[in-house]
Amino acid sequence: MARKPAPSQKSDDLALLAALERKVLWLASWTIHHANHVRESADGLKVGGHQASSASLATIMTALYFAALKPADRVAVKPHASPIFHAIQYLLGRQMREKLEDFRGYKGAQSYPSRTKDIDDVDFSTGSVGLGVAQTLFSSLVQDYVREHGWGLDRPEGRMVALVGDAELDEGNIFEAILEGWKQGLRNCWWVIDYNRQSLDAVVREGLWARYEALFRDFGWNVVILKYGALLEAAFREPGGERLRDWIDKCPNQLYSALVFQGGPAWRKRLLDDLGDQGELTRLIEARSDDELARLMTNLAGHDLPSLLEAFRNAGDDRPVCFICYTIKGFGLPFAGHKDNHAGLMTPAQMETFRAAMRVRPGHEWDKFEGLDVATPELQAFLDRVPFANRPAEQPRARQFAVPDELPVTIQPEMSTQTGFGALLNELGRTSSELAARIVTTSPDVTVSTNLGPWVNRRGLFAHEKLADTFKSERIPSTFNWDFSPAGQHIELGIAENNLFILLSALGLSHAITGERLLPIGTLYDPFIQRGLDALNYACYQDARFILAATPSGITLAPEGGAHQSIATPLIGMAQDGIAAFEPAFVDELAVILAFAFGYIQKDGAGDATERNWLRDETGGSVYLRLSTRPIEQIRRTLTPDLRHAIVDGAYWQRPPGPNCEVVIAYAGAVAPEANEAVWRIAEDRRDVGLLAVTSADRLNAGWTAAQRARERGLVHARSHIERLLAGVPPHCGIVTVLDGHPATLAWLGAVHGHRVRPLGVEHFGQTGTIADLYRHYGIDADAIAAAAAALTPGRPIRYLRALP
Ligand SMILES: Cc1ncc(C[n+]2csc(CCOP(=O)(O)OP(=O)(O)O)c2C)c(N)n1
Ligand SMILES: [Mg+2]
Repeated sequence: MARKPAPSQKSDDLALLAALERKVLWLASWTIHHANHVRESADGLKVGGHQASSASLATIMTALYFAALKPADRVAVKPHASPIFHAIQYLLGRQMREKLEDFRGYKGAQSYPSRTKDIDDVDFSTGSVGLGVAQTLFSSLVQDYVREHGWGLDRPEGRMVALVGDAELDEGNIFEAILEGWKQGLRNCWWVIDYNRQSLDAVVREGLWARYEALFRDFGWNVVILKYGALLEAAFREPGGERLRDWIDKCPNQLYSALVFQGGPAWRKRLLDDLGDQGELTRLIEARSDDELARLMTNLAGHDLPSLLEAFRNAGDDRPVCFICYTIKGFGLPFAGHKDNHAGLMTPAQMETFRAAMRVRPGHEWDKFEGLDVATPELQAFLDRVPFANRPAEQPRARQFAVPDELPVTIQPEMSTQTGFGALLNELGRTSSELAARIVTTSPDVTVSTNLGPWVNRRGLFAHEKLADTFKSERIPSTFNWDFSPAGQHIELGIAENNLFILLSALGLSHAITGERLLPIGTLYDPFIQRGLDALNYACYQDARFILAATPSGITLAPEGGAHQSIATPLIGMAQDGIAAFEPAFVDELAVILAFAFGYIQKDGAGDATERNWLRDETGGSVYLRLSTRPIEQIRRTLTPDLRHAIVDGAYWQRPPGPNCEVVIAYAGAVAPEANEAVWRIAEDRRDVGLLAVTSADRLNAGWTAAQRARERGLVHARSHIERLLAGVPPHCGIVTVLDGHPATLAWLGAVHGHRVRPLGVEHFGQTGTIADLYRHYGIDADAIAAAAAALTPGRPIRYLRALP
């Protein structure tokens, strides 16, 4: 590898970059120190921060942000390098001193870069290791998708770059992504591995780089290994130098780390013990002072600006590249190389030594150009022309697409919500609206079994190259037309739910990353939400916008098998921030909810609550539809505007309670027939029974909580949808709640106005059988509902109650 700077990197630029590297390391280290030792800690908790993990990436990030990156590039920064990122942004004038002073504090710069909470233009949030890395891969696919559809061609293509911790590569989701990237023809993606050979707990296994190299090459990536810096390369060329290279190549990670930590004298002793020959190698070692020897032996390419700049410059065409950069965790800091340094913080005394070395005067810690050898105007002029900083601080708002009030669908007398979902998309697929053009669907190998087939038949699958369905050309009858082309609107994934959620995250941030809005819909089996839950949480955390259709769900999938039953997902839907969960029973409800969802995922308004439901509908979010394969008899009705609102707000009276109501049945989803039947059974022996259809326990609950909070803050007239619905229900009335999911989902309804509640639902799973078998087994059939009603409300025995098992 040539070590001379290429002509395009002027040597005076190198001096400026070296000065910036110093400054970045200082500012990041000081930011963490300030939070721990200078700022008053109110609660005595250690504020923390990762000085060692940050220092590891100081040189690489200097080379990237101040030289290699272009305005269109987007970056996911390893979580613990957050202070380095904020320091760079500060130098570029995009981060405020107050935010750095409040690092990890209330509304201060975030511990891990955050798209939504940081002010300094974070491209991808990180924190849960592995997810940000994969997000860059999927964002690159999304960029291709957008451009292949002819959108955003006036903007340059960007590279999606991930700064990856070496231990981060233990996360399996990364490998799932690599495989998918290979299938989809990944381009324009750089992963820069911070190969410091340390994780949180320890020093990593020997020789991992070789596994990575083989793996990435196997999947078509270009692999660039950056091992030794210019000083070491020069030493290797001295007499005896080859033996030094051989020694260091074979040096175990643990020993290398220990020597890095111990410094010059330890290096000298060890090298002389192992290599001393009273000849050329001894001379090579003895020609250097302790400091020089330590500097030489720690001169890895990941801390060598010229090597990095050259590697980034020569990275070639659009092939994905994995850079394996040898680094030292804590480089330049007193605990460099120590295996316990992950959460290590410099002591005040160590900081004073570091300050002196950095020539920073007390009181001038935040000065951008303090203690540097380069003249301030020169440095500022350089910062002003940094290519990456030439991107606008705020992206223009991506277009929003109009949603019709009603989505057409033909409702059969009996239908499941899953069939309805397929039918609704099929109808959308017929239209030439902009809305339909912006929809992109995706599924991890359950496209057909979640009923996306008819839509895919119409709109085709996405791929860089055209690929016709051979079954079709061979005239073999098949229900599905599996044609791939750059115009296709379905991205078919392998069976990896993490990939589904990370792709949805990337598609759902397209408006922010590529400037072009997409309307993503992902489908999967409901229980497998839990397989990808952290990736779903990550997508929501970064405010990605998508619709998730999860089907089949619950025990209602009956013969499909006990292993596929979901219980917890309604609670996940309620508790997951950033996603509104719905569980409709009828297809006309689903049509209303889907129309709402297309609007909701595009919203980005202010945070004020809508008075009708006390939900922040104008700020928008993602949508989760919990659907079912159970065909149920549909209600013939015309939906009034009020009913449509109520469906979206979360509930309506399917049978309003009379004035003397003794019991209310509140149900959600596929158990509608059982709830309805129970009402008729009870009606002979209890007065004015009400039937409440709950379409979204999540939104009902959120509105109730918000309205209470609003009242506590003085808005005395605030009333949530559920408070209004239950207002007329007499106090002595009992409420039986029922759903095919955890009973806690609706149990809170009693707290709204103090009614007694008997919540029915599913707490155990795994049994197979017919729907009737299972509803009876788990106690959510009409008998169980009627028995609960009888027990809850005093009165005559209910005649049509059969004995429970
Ligand atoms: C999913 C997840 N699990 C665990 C953690 C806690 N954690 C944070 S960093 C880290 C180790 C990181 O090691 P590496 O990626 O090599 O980065 P380095 O600190 O060496 O730079 C761990 C286990 C996390 N952030 N996310
Ligand atoms: Mg590491």
